[in-house]
Amino acid sequence: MGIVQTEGFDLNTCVEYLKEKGRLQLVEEEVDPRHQLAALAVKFEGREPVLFTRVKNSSYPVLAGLYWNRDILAEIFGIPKLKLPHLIRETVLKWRSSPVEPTVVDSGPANQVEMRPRDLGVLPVPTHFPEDGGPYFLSSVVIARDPDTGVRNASVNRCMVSGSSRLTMLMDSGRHLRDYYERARSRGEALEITINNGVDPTVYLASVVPPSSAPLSMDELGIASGLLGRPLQLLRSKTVNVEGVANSQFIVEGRILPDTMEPEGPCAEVTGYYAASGERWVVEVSAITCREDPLFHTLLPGKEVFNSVGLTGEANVCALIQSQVPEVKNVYFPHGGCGFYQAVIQLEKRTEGSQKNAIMAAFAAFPSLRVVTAVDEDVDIYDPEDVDWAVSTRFDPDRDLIIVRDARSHELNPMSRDGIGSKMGIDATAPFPRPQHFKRASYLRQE
Ligand SMILES: Cc1cc2nc3c(=O)[nH]c(=O)nc-3n(C[C@H](O)[C@H](O)[C@H](O)COP(=O)(O)O)c2cc1C
Ligand SMILES: [Mn+2]
Repeated sequence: MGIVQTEGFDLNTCVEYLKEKGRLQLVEEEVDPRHQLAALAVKFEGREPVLFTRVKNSSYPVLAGLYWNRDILAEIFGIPKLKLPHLIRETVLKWRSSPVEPTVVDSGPANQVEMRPRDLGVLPVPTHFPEDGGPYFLSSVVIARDPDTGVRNASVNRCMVSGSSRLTMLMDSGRHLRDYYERARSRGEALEITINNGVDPTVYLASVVPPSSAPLSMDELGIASGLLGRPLQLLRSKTVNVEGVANSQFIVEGRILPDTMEPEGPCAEVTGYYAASGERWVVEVSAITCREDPLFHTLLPGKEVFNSVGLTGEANVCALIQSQVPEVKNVYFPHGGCGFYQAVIQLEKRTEGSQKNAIMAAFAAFPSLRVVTAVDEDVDIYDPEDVDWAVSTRFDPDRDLIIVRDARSHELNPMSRDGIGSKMGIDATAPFPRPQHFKRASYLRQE
């Protein structure tokens, strides 16, 4: 039984649960949020989340690493790790046919305190990398309303602190938030938003469900209601006509200005490279509210983001491939592929050759993929050494390598040429039917 569906579930519930289970790293000496905090946090990447209790020049603790370990996330949700992406996909499908709308209330944990004067400088917003352009909100959920229909949108957008009540943010094209902004701007209007820091994992994951699965006409926050098993609670804001998430730690209210651009970046991204500085969108802050005892939530742009992208994408890709090749059982986007450049496909082969069709179907289903490896059901798709073992003993470079030249790929990848790139499929499955010398030796199972 997980804790997600318990009464009052929030980020604090997660922290308490992890503490109880001995799965939270506490750092109690003072750390500098500028460079030092991230440098210490990364030592635990992939293991337990880290709570920094004393942060220089701030009275608030900082939590990092909530999303970098899938075993811990699976425990929080109370299901096996392999089921996690499927849970998200199934919840999204259910939401699309029968959404549970969030409810709106006037007061809740995240507006207990209004900060006066409003000053982003009192928040322990970390600057992770030496070349980053400033302190960044990296895990916060931005909520806005469609300027025409009023439908709410939720997304995670990086926001760089550029003044005591000013931020610059990135809004990629093709995303709903950008579309809202462009329509508001065409009328000379600002787009009102709330920036919600320290939401619970259901809200975070709902916000990163890609636009391909969450249509413009629907409020993604309903996906969080689906995961919670009850309507998510939102809070009426003080200065903008769009809600915040009631169980957040901090809510920053503000407006994305219609015709102002200011420098944002550089910022180290999910690919492990710096995005260059550029003229980007500006948020003018109108209010900051928080809990009585808030903690600031951040993430590192590594395994935490690889998991976020993987968890909301793997099950979709799996279902698309399964519709062509039913022998496919599971799909994992390994961290060596930044969570979206590589996939490991697991099959229970019933016909020879189907694994190669599955590889081609994967490239068609998800154009960001550059390397797809097919393995059998006796290989642990989460263990890169085990996948390497399959490549070393079941893959013939002459017969089992598929190269596709110049297909659609991902713009952020430095190897992409204007969105075009080549792809490699690796068939690391044993022949079917399985000859005796391909039978894997395994130890006797011990409980
Ligand atoms: C940690 C993290 C940071 C992100 N930062 C940005 C960003 O700065 N700008 C952006 O456009 N998308 C960013 N994304 C991706 C969007 O949050 C994601 O595509 C979302 O589904 C977009 O939702 P929308 O189409 O409803 O706006 C980020 C995702 C994650 C997980
Ligand atoms: Mn959306």
